Amino acid sequence: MRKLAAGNWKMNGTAADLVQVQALITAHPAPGCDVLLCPPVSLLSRMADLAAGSAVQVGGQDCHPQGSGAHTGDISAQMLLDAGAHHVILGHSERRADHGETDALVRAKAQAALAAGLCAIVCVGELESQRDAGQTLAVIGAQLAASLPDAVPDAANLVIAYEPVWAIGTGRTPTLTEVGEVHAFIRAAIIARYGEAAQAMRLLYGGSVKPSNAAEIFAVPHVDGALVGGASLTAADFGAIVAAL
Ligand code: G2H
Repeated sequence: MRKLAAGNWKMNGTAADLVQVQALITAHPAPGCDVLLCPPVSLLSRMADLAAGSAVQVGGQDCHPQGSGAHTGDISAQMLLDAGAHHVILGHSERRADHGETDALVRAKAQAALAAGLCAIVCVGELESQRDAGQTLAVIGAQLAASLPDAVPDAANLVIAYEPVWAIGTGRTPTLTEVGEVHAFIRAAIIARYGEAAQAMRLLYGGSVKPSNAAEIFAVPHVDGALVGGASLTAADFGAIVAAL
């Protein structure tokens, strides 16, 4: 399957930073993988216009489960699509922690995203205390069971990102063996849930991916790409990760 390099700009970036997108497009006009950038919503439309006709797609970082209504500050999946998005990140641990997002809410958002025609990137991951207690697979299994949509008509439209919370923005990463163990577990869980079609669902690793560790992480079985935070903010670093896929 074609791998995916997804950049999550989080709450970073203004119009001046769009030069990084142009530089990425110029340096990698025909990347050997799919390339996605998820900027803050303030930049989404402009980034989509800039990337039109290139290999770079754009996505949102969250959406509301409803299509419209009295929800101040929120944005719907249809609105993201209208702004040029192809994807949306859902259930990132920062949203789970900052906004109290539950697995049930993440599932509702994922179902709304799929219904709108977006590709949903659903994030799961354990806390350090849970890993230390030997609970990693149980935690991931429970998150998958409760966060994933009931039905996925097109396997290409569901992506799962494994992001150990303790590895996010810390420079620390699990061992390659640990990454492989969790990704194999996720693959088995989604096959059990959705059938053999789940072989085509892409599984991303996220958490302190950078140019120096990207290639070895991408070589782990069932790692079909990466969700990259800090290193997606510059064309030099993200381009190196794209090149490693
Ligand atoms: C994990 C990741 C992007 P970073 O949140 O989703 O961030 O690469 O900065 O650890």
